[in-house]
Amino acid sequence: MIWNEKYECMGREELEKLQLERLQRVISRVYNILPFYRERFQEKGVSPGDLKSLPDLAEFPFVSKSDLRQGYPFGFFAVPSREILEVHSSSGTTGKPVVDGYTRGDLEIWSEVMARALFCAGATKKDIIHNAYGYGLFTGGLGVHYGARRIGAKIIPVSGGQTRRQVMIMQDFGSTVLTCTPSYALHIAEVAEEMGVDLKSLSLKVGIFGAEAWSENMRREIEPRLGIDAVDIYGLTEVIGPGVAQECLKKKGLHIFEDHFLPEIINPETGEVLPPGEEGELIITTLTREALCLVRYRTGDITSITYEPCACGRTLARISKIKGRTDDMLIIRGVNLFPSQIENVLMRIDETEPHYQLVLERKKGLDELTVEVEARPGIFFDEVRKLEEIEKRIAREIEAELSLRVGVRLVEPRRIERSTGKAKRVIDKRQLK
Ligand code: DLL
Repeated sequence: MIWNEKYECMGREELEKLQLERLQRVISRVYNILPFYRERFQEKGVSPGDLKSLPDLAEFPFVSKSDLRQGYPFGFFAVPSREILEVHSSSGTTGKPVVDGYTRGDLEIWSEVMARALFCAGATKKDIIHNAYGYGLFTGGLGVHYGARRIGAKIIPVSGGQTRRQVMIMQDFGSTVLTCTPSYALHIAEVAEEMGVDLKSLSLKVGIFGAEAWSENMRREIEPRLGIDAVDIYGLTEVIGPGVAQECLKKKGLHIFEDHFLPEIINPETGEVLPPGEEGELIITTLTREALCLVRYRTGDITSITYEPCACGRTLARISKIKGRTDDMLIIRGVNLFPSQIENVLMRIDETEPHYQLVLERKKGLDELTVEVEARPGIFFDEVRKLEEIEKRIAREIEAELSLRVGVRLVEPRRIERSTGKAKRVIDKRQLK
């Protein structure tokens, strides 16, 4: 099911021609309207006339989240305030949030890319979309809402929370598509089990999960438990919200809607553009946005890109599942790793539940990581020796895969806090002096 064949299945040459035209327009626009970009371009000795081909973009400067914060809240908008019809912002756990503003045209683009995303995941107008992403300043709720409206599906704007009620609604309203974070999907599943409701016997067929990193083995955990196909959706507030990239049912990476969002992958340390297949930081340039125009925005997200055609028929490039954010990367005794890599190992262990957190502490000047993971009910009350054996085995598996020695603590079921949105995976107790 392809929502917009013209753009999603375009030949590479034709697509690149379109991207270049749009890119030249964006570069001139930001240069003429926003002093920030003009100054940055001048510092780097480039001007709009230098952009003659797509690879020329590599000469242009990057924009970062902290740059955007300096313009907080509306300083980066390239249109007069009266043209902004809606604003959203990120949760902003550290410092000021970043704010996105949407013109009528931007809302049109958002509906379009979200319609594509839903179709890409197999949802159609026949579906009943149970939207448990939070409604509000967070883009998840309204993003899915606009896409559902565009494809003509029935939308249940349930938002996050009140999990028992979510299960009841799924049962009574016959939800066929579930949209929420992957961690919340698991929590819904566990509450359903407690209520004696078998989600597998309901009408659910697909889950569209994103807004946080989740591993391939997490998918293997979720799918049989809910009796669905679980696919990944990616996006970020600054760029538009959800709907930047979406996995199809082939589950071989996320199609990036390249006619609107131009991707590059760079080495986060040197800024050099990397070839397809190599892992690095995703950079996005918005090609059609009106209010917030980003040129070479550093998403901080680690992935790789492929231009190989997909069996689904789309010619759009695909990014691999996001491994994590550069800011969430842990550096422990010289080893770099992302929480999702530990998750991938944990999900293979039969005796544990898929709920975990990583506790970072500093002991005698050295950083130590303890993985706290819930034991399956029943196991936790086994003899201590047996629990210790399981802990040791998990530590060995993590060391074999990630070359890092960690502590492992099995905790009782339900000990780790559940989230209705993005899960908190890392508890940093280091007192940095
Ligand atoms: O999380 C938008 C969104 C809503 C995406 C609903 C998907 C579904 P922010 O709150 O601004 O926006 O957070 C953006 O979340 O830079 C990534 O680090 C992370 N993220 C988003 N989607 C994924 C994903 C929304 N599928 C930040 N996998 C991004 C991994 C993701 N990380």
